[in-house]
Amino acid sequence: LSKQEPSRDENRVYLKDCPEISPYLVGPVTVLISSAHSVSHIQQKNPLVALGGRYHPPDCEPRHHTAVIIPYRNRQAHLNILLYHLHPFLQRQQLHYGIYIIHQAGNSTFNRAKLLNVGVREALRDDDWDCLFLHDVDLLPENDKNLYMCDPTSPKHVSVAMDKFGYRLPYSQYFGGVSALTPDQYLKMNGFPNEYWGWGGEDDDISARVRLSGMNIVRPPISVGHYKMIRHRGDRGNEENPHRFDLLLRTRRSWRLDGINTLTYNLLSKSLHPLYTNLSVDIGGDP
Ligand code: UDH
Ligand code: NGS
Repeated sequence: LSKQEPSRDENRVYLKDCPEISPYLVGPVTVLISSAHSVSHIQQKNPLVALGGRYHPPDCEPRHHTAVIIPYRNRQAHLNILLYHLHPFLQRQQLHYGIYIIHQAGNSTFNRAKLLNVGVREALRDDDWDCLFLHDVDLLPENDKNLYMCDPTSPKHVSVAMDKFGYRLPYSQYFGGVSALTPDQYLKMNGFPNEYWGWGGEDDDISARVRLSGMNIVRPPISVGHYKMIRHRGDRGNEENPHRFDLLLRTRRSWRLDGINTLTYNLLSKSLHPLYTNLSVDIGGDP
């Protein structure tokens, strides 16, 4: 016992490390999109998920500590479908994980990247996560060999094969949907831009930041990076951002000046729901 790393949580009894490869993985799974999942039904199916949407494997010491961060406003039906699929998926990977919903309060134009910055800061304030998964609410992973762990050397783009793009990357620099960074990788690129209000371009800015800060993008194989997207229309309050092309032309100059180092917001509430932690935040509005 004494030669092993001590358990991260002093209150837990000593457990053996989880195996390198979880024995619970099944590979491809059929994802049926049904809106019939109530919170209590999902809770019943996931009895080991603790308040706030937190989970520790019960029988071994996890090797990975992943915060799943979801930018969010007014997508309750999508959220329930995602939680229904994601909780069992993450448990099969034997992760220590937590799910954070970053809810943009108010009616200002939606700002996905700024919400992700808030989520990273608040998640790291909450626990000692070693991997940050940035996850759209409408994307359902279809293969549990797509591991929700970080690559120690490079930012990882994870949703590489979405059904809506014919299970291919839409273009080689695409970084939208689901991605994963260690806290160090996130800091090295100064986080994400705060100035993209409305739909589009913020993921391309993040992709450019990875390269401008001297890193590369890694990806899982197309065959395991399959995602089903819950079909929907554009949201009110998230109209196409007309400034996105101008902003993208300036990323080379702006990435050091706008990001985690300039992030400001007001945390309005933090509440622990049975299946996730909800952070409601005022991030201001489109100037
Ligand atoms: N999101 C919300 N609420 C909103 C808007 C966005 O929760 O009102 C979140 C949600 O996690 C979503 C993510 O931000 O998955 C990305 O937004 P999106 O799903 O609208 O983006 P996507 O590119 O779909 O997946 C766009 C469909 C409309 C395209 C219109 C532009 N041509
Ligand atoms: C690009 C957008 C990205 C977007 C991607 C896929 O054109 O933000 O399309 O869009 N970049 C710009 O607008 C500059 S999708 O087919 O999902 O609607 O993620």
